[in-house]
Amino acid sequence: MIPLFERARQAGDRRAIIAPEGTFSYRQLLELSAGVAGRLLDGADDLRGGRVAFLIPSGIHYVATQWGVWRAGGIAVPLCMHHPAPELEYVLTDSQASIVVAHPQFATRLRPLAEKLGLRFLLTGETGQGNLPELTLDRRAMLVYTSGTTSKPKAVVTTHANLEAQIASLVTAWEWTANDHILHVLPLHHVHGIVNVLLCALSVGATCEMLPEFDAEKVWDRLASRELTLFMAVPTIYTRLAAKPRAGDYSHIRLMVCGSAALPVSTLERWRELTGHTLLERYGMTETGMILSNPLHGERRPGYVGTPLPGIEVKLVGEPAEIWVRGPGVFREYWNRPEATAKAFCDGWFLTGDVAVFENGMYRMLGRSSIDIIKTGGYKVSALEIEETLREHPAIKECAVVGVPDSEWGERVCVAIVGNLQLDELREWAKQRLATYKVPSRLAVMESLPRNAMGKVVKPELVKLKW
Ligand code: MLC
Ligand code: AMP
Repeated sequence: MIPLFERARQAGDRRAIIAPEGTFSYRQLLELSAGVAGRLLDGADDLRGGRVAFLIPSGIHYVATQWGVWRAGGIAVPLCMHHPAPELEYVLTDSQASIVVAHPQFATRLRPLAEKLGLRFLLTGETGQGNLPELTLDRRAMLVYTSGTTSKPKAVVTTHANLEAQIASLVTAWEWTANDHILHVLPLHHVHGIVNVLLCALSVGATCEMLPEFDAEKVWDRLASRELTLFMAVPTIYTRLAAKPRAGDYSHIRLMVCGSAALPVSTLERWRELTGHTLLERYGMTETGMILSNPLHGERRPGYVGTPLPGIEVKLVGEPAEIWVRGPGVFREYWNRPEATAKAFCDGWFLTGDVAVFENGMYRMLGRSSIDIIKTGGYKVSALEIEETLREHPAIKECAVVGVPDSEWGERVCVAIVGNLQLDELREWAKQRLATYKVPSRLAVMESLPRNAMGKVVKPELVKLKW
């Protein structure tokens, strides 16, 4: 049994999950996930790394399915609730999934895709029985899709050993214990929600309380309850919460963490005024898990992301200096993309594409080396992917997508076009094809796009427009 499940067995009757469906102990979670694994196996002895994609809202079925896939020997491919059919189809095809599990609320969206692609289709709640395979840590565990400078997202493959290392590092640094109780409000198709919140909690016998989606009022209610000890979110969520402040005593919470995008110093200060908490800012990436963190004890320096987490090696290379990372949590490969994998590493170091400086004992992020990678609401999106989709619109002759600094979203996805189109028409059309957070929310219609002598669009000029 891999350590995660062995530790869950030891946690027994402790509360593992509080979800819209009820409260579930570790024992129940193990029973439910064994039932899912039995159904997935359907008489086979081992899925042997077969990909199982699932679209399930935050709650017990998500966790039981994730664990069920692993216990059946499969690779978990979490799908995104905000993805329209074409994006879901891309992930199902690219991952070469053989089974799709849907919560009934998503059945009408997924069943036709499963039929079209000839995939086995299951609903959450279906269970089976049978012996489960013996797992080893070197097996591939998960595919998480992430945007890159190439146009379409690629899947980051992490093994069980990678996940164990990522979890162990955070458990040590942030002193997770079985007495912790965390509120989960993040999407479950990215590492922040999957690893930092869900799996860290479940690997120490703590309680993970899952809200179906982010809702500022509900989060304030729960933060005020004296049960919570931990909270983690992206900067946009703290900004949203701070926009609807709720006076109260939050001293029972031992740690509040912020990451996935740069935390503005003004947000950190505002949060401290509102709650008395100095947010712990950390930096990470899907490919590596968490990399740098301010300290749990000691000075948390506003505007800085701290020092390497346990087990992580970091170096700065070149000018401007790029962060390179090495350690047991670093992913194995991009799924089916040996060339992209090879390009992402140099002498065993993973090249993050993030630029930073080291000052007075701590790292400070300076941004990305590519203007085509945008961080909006904590999601990484590729300008090139959005452009490629928008170019299919008959009224768009040319387009260029940029991320423009924004107080709510960190960066806002904006598009300049040559063509004849209104923003609302563009958004409605794009929402059928792209996840909501990739759909541009500002439009500039231009006679021509600014280009340099080589004919390349000068994106920094577009960023400077009045959006
Ligand atoms: C949504 N909307 C946006 C938007 N996202 N508009 C502009 N920019 C964006 N990024 C719009 C929608 O189109 C819609 O508008 C309206 O907002 C509501 O949409 P929603 O889908 O309900 O969004 P909301 O719930 O408000 O989302 C905000 C959020 C979400 C902050 C809760 O973005 C979120 O959960 N972010 C977390 C992402 C995350 O976990 N990242 C971690 C990646 S891992 P309309 O007009 O259509 O109604 C990683 C590694 C690491 O980065 O270090 O952690
Ligand atoms: P993702 O590819 O979705 O995992 O996003 C990872 C990227 O998020 C990193 O490469 C950084 O660019 C960015 N990121 C994560 N945490 C921070 C942070 N604290 N400050 C600035 N950028 C961050």
